[in-house]
Order: sequence, then C-alpha cells, then structure tokens
Amino acid sequence: GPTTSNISDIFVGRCEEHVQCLQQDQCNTNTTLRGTCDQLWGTFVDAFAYKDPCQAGNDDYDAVIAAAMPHANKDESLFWSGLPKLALNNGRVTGRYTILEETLPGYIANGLTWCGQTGAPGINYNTPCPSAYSSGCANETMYTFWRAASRAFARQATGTISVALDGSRTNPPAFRNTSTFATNELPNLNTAAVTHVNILLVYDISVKGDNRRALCDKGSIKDLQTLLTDRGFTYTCIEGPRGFKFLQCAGDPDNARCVEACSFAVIP
Ligand code: NFD
Repeated sequence: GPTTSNISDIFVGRCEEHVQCLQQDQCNTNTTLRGTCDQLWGTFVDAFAYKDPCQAGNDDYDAVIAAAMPHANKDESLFWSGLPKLALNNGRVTGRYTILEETLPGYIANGLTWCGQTGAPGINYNTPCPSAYSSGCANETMYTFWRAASRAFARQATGTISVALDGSRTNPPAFRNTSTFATNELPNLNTAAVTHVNILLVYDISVKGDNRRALCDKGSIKDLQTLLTDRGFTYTCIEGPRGFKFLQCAGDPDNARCVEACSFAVIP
C-alpha cells in the first residue's frame, strides 16, 4: 500500500512508548534514543522524503540508526529468518530473547509502510509504495532501512546469539543464503564478542504430515554450520525447541501436536 496514514503520529507515539516504557511487557530492552522522538522523526523523513523510493543509498538510514541504536543484552540477541508467521514477529512473547522488532528502531518501524516521491509533499500517501522484489527496485527504501537496522543489531550482539529458522519449509530451504540474516546479519557479527551460535529449527504445527522438513545435520543447515565454522564460531542446533512449540500451541491449544506434548500431565 501507500505510506501508512498518520505515520508521523504512529512513529513518534511508538518512539515515546519505547522510551517511556509504556508497554510494560516490552520493557526488557534498554532504550537508546539520542535526542527526542520528534527529532528522530525528522531524521527519518530526511532519509527518504523527496527521493525516488527505488534509489535509496545504502547509508541513507545510517543517521536514523545512529540516533536509535538497536540494543540487546549479552546472550539475548535472537535473529530470525522465515518465521514472521510463527508467533515471533512482534517479539512480545519471546521472553528471554530480544529480536530487532523489540529494539527502538525495529519497534517503531515494524509493520509500517513508507516511501518518498520526488514531488511535494515528498512522502507518497496516495499510490502503493514499490516492492523491493519488483524489477529495478533493488535499492528500495524500506528494505534499505531494514538492512541498516539489521546490520546494527548484528554488530552489537555479544555472547551466545540465537537464530530461529523455519524447519518446516523446503522452498526456500530453512537457511536461505540470500536472506537478510545471511547477507546482513551473519557478516556483521563481531567475531571477538560473539562466542557461540544457537540454531533453533522451529517446526510449524499447522503443517499436515511430517513437519520436520529440515534437520540439523542436513542440507541448508549444514551449509549454515560451515559458514559459522569458517568464521570461527562454535554452534549448537536444536530441532523443535520447546519454547517455540509452546508459543504456537498457546495460539492453537487443540492442535493434535499440542495435545500430545502435554500428555505427561495425564495422571493414570
Ligand atoms: P525473511 P530475513 N526484499 O523471513 N528483518 O533473514 C524486500 F523488500 O526471509 C526484519 O530476510 O528473513 N523485503 C524485517 C524482503 C524486515 C526481502 C527485514 C527482500 N529481498 C529484515 N527479503 C521486518 N521486521 O520487517 C526479506 N524481506 C522482508 C530482520 C519481508 O517482508 C529481522 O529482525 C519478509 O517478511 C530478522 O533478524 C521479512 O523481510 C531478519 O532481518 C523477513 O524476511 C529477517 O530477515
């Protein structure tokens, strides 16, 4: 669609929510705002207004990210790839993990649509913003923002990091080497600060039949492990981490896979 209506109100409001810690369950991350939320909106507009939305510069959002650095505590950074529908995207439910969408820049921007136009008023509120997947739009402005945010999120990660992948998909495979995770996050991990990588292969309980399509020692996950080893990281890999199964089961408690998981509670 076009730029989200009332985006300036939403942007500043979400920024204030994060900085003032108004969403109580979401106050697990340090906020990192330099200046005010109104100033951050101004910096954000400067990054894309009056510009062709398909010709963003790679560094157009660097000032935005510098003013609102993503932050996660040691051992709590969680990257995800291919999982927006598996209970992960809004981050409220991930407890001891922090995803980009819970940090200041990710919280503000998640789910918003925006793009510029060369003519006044500089922001396109009327016609659909172009997709980064469309031809000639490799430098699409929103995706440029997410790349910048993802780079910064990866650079600040310390200790054990985790990556959650969709273990139930085959095409693309669970680890897609063209994903933001592969191209912007993995290469920006600080090899001196990150000690270990925890791969979480999440299986989708809504898939009929065998949902364990990816395994730790096979296919794309082996490729990922090779990349990690080459960069000097040790790793572990978990097939079907329980927390992510319970998250899905909370939303679909009668699913046969969930009933099974709780059978230990039946007293004979
Ligand atoms: P994904 P990922 N062009 O599930 N992140 O590894 C355009 F336009 O495949 C967060 O790529 O995982 N959009 C958000 C794309 C967006 C493209 C991007 C592309 N070539 C990255 N590829 C967000 N919250 O919106 C992917 N997308 C879009 C961070 C598409 O909307 C996350 O914190 C898709 O639903 C995570 O650590 C979404 O990006 C990692 O990068 C995710 O694609 C996930 O990127």
